[in-house]
Amino acid sequence: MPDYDIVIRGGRIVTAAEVFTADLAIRGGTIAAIGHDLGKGREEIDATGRLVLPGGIDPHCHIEEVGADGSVQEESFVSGSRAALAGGTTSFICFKPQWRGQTLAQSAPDYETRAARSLADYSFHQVITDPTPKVLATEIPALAARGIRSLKVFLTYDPLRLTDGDFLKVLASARRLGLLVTVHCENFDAIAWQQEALLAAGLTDPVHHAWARPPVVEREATLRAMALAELVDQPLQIFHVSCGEVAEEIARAKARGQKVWAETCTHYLTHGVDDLERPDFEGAKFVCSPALRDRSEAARLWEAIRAGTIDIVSSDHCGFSFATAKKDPGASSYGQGAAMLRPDGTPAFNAIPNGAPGIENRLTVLFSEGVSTGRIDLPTFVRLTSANAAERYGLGGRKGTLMPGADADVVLWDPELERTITVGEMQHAIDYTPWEGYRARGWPVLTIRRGEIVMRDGVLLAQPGSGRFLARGPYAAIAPRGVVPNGFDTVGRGSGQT
Ligand code: DUC
Ligand code: ZN
Ligand code: ZN
Repeated sequence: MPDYDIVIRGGRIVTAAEVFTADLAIRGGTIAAIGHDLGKGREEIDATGRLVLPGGIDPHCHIEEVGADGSVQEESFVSGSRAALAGGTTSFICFKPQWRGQTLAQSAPDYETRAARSLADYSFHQVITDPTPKVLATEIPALAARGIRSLKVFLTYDPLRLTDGDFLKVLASARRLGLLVTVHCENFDAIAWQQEALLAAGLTDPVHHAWARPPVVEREATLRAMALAELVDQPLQIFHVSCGEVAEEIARAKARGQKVWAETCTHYLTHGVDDLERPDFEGAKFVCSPALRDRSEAARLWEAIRAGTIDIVSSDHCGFSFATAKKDPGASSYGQGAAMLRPDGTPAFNAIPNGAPGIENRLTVLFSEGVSTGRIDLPTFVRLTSANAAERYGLGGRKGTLMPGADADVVLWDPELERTITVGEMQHAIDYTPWEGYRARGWPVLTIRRGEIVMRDGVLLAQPGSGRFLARGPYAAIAPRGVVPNGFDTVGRGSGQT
């Protein structure tokens, strides 16, 4: 009778704090023991020469999103989660929509049912676009009680964006209930103003997407978001920091003691504005927001990562196939302004759906760029890809860690395996990858999700529906600081509920 379900022997165990050689044993879906000379496993895995990592957590991805018009993103929970597992990510957090004029309950009521088809574990950020008294007083508290403990607000895109007044209401509600607020920071009016002038001048190419939203529009909105969160004394997670000047402002806020955190995304470390200039409309593949920057910005993002200003790398996976959706100005609410077709039938830059796929390549690209080049060490890689997301989003102790009692989400990683990324070998449903032809060094060879081997040598073994919803309880990281201007606690006095 074996002692364990699985024993992984002789690998180098990597945690957020250390690297050491040991065996890891799994029983009943959790990690049972880490040590030497562990008893027998029903399945024995030789991990000599391999790294043993916690399964990745991608806390920012758009999967099977349903638009206000009922349209559904091509990347389904099945294809998106297969891509996640293939790339070594065992959990992700995606976005439950709210559409303006509708309650949370009315907006995509079947979204959680759709998500239940996932092969990976999952949770949700609730998007708030219309914080009515009913949403604030009853729906958000009900959400928190069901374990959805993070909200997402947009400061740009119509009809998603919030005014500053509505943003304050969301921040206040989150503080009252102990939720984290995540935010997309770009200034809507500044972008609209730039767009109008560019379009009037006949500048309609994909690269003009970046001209319409230069770093200053991201910096302004980031500063504003942080200032409003400071006023409310509400912890804040800044999404997808794209450049050094934004990271500098976040570093300043952190130095003042504010509870503000930041992520960047894989594509900002490997791609640049020049990708938007690729011929034959191929630049559209790289239209995402914030926009890709000058290539020199990647070095500044690495500095911010090393300084701890940025401590999560997510994918912002948001796939739109090149042959179809990228050429369809009506395909998504992630565009801005009236749809206009150019003489060749392709949309002007402002109507190209924003986003690129990345959930499958996130770990291998970050490992290649970070660890294989010596920019970061292995524990930092684990912090960026799983451990910090677990702490930040209320999954600590359960996910993002290798220790007895934690979920057995484990990835066997070959640090020397070199492979060329190509879309034909990928699991995602999108018809391209931004990393086509990229020579990666470091690749996942086996993924275990809650004790089940779900990917071996690129072959997916899990069934749709085997992923679980991750309900998240209250957690310490997002407690407010207790610092408000003049000591006058506006939220504590009941303001901001309507
Ligand atoms: N940025 C993207 O590129 N796509 C989805 C939404 C976003 O903020
Ligand atoms: Zn965003
Ligand atoms: Zn996003």
